Amino acid sequence: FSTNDVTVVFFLGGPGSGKGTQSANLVKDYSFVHLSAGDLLRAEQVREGSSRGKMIKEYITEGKIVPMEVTVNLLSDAMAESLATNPPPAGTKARFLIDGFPRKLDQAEFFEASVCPSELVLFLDCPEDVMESRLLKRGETSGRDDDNAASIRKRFRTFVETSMPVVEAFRAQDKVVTVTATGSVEEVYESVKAGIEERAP
Ligand code: UP5
Ligand code: MG
Repeated sequence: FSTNDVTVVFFLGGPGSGKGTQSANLVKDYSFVHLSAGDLLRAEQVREGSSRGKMIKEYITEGKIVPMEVTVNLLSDAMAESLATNPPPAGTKARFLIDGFPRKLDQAEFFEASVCPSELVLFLDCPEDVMESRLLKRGETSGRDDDNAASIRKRFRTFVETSMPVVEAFRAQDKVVTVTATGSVEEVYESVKAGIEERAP
């Protein structure tokens, strides 16, 4: 597909900040196609089973970032598939909400150069103690390999050391809308909507 056919909004924020939850809200009210990099990786892990699946599982459990070729391929394949099965009305662009990606500077540069530049970055700002209690609660039932205290600590460290610099780089380009993510789901969504309306209606 061509860059002219699509627009991309990146949805970033720490582990448990509410990206998935708020993406579901946005999809209901706006014409976004939601793609979660983490969900695509977990699906790939199951599908692949073998050594590649095991590799992905290890990265996720350790809170490390999977080599970007894997993730960028999954994302661009998902975008192409969405455009083929659900093309946007003539004269309009498909709008992708990409959740949990890019989490490392080289991924951001590679994706924007090889797939599509982003229009806007939504950033959910949430303190670690709030994110931790959400994730531990979800871990009681989620079955996710990384919803345990040890993995959560590692995910937080990766986020601070590796992923926040991506947010800062986009901030320097004046692309970031920051939303405080500590309120209720409804309160956070009001702020998310306000950010979208202001910058990418
Ligand atoms: N919840 C949400 N909002 C709430 C609110 N306002 N008040 C109270 N509770 C709230 O929410 C988490 C939990 O909190 C849920 O139970 C929810 O009900 C509740 P969710 O919406 O799921 O938050 P989200 O930010 O999506 O959290 P998630 O755990 O998915 O974030 P991560 O960024 O850690 O996970 P992701 O799936 O994106 O990535 C997982 C791993 O995949 C990474 O650690 C990494 O190893 C790998 N990965 C890559 O290698 N490369 C990539 O590009 C992407 C991922
Ligand atoms: Mg998520």
